[in-house]
Amino acid sequence: SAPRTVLLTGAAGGLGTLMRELLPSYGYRLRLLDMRPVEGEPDSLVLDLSTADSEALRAAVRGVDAIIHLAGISLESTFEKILAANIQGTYALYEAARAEGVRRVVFASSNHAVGFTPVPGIGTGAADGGGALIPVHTPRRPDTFYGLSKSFGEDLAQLYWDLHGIETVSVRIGSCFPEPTSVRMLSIWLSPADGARLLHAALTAEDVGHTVVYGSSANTRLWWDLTSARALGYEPRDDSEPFAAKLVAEHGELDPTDPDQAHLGGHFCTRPPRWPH
Ligand code: 15L
Repeated sequence: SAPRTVLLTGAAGGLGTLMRELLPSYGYRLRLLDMRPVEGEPDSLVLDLSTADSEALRAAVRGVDAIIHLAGISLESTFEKILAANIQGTYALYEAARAEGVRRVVFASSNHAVGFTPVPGIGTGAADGGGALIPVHTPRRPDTFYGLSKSFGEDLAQLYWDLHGIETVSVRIGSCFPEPTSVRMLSIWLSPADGARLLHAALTAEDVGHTVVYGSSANTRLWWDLTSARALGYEPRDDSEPFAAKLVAEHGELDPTDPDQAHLGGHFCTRPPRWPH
């Protein structure tokens, strides 16, 4: 049966805020969790996944039909901080899910798990696939400790499927913001409305085992293959192209000989933005 009560971790974050506005219209009842109180949501659970005791974590996941796991550091940081927030936090959440019999997780992976993959197109090297769309089974090439933690999360999801039968859809999210704000984002933009469509598909598709999908809208300038996402029933409706003319006029087309722009992860590969907290 379709999941109804869903735990949303990272509910106070950027993506969490967008999704907690959009997902209820699909009929979900959301239980919100974050390490910070969620504004305007006095019932939200305030819990740090990396330090909470196992009883508190079990109570947080108890009785939910599925978990959408967005919590964690979403930019580059020190290895120690990434280790705690993203690696230990994700492990602790899966352990609680296993102990409480939660059957489905949607994991917010990231394009930065494969960030050092050359952007498809002229000048990126035939050995790396030329102009073909990047498949989900491309070797992982994290561009940061942050991307490394997402790569770990995908492996953890695979392990918990193989060993414990917990299903996960790992979504390698591109850039989910109301509008694309760079030329790179034209290729990987996930409109918030398509983000909600994709999460809904990931929650309701049957027999996903551990499935890896890219998370973007149906962008004209797409770099990656959305086949596995569409196989879940995801039908993107948005395309970044209407934003292209203005962004290209301002910044120019991407230059694959510029190390800042040559890879999927963009400037994360060269000068990653740092987590401010
Ligand atoms: C990410 O993984 C970040 O969490 C997000 O803030 C964006 O920077 C995005 O990647 C991106 O690559 O644009």
